[in-house]
Amino acid sequence: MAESNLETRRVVILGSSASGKTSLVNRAVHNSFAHDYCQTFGADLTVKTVIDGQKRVLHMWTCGGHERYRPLLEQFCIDVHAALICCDLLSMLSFQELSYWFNEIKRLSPDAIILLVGTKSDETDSMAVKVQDLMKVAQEWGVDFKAVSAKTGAGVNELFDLVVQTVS
Ligand SMILES: Nc1nc2c(ncn2[C@@H]2O[C@H](COP(=O)(O)OP(=O)(O)OP(=O)(O)O)[C@@H](O)[C@H]2O)c(=O)[nH]1
Ligand SMILES: [Mg+2]
Repeated sequence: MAESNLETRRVVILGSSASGKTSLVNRAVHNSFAHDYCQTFGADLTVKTVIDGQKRVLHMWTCGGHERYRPLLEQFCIDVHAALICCDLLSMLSFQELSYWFNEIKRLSPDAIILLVGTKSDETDSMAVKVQDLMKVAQEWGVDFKAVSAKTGAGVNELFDLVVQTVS
């Protein structure tokens, strides 16, 4: 079947700079992890074909979190089916910026399904953000929350299973 005939779902991955968005997608799609930080310039598209009864294609847009790329959100956050908003569990700034990402996705794709993701869950000794505080934010937003580690892979398959279920 040609890819153009498959059902396509657009998912955007948002969050502060270095919060682990690219690493999360790389773990989910390539089952790989890199320690070195390589900033996303603009946004990257990763295509994942999913077969669970029905075959569909996820277009995952991972947006660079640096402030200089924020004007690009106007393009990448329009008409998305789902948004993963990532919070780096090691960064209070990442936590403080959550409402920015939430407000942007609500403004640009009001019907998108949102999931809140706590990243780098393997770094249990260096946590700056409490999982309970993220759960509280998720409750306030009325969305699901998942903690993941791209380094170990913990929670990553479960998260993307939920994404596929959610956008189906
Ligand atoms: N320990 C640990 N480090 C992680 C994890 N995920 C990402 N990192 C590290 O965090 C840094 C930033 O990761 P990226 O995935 O590039 O972050 P990003 O959100 O894509 O960053 P931008 O493209 O600038 O927005 C890298 O050095 C990664 O190796 C994780 O689950 N555990
Ligand atoms: Mg990136």
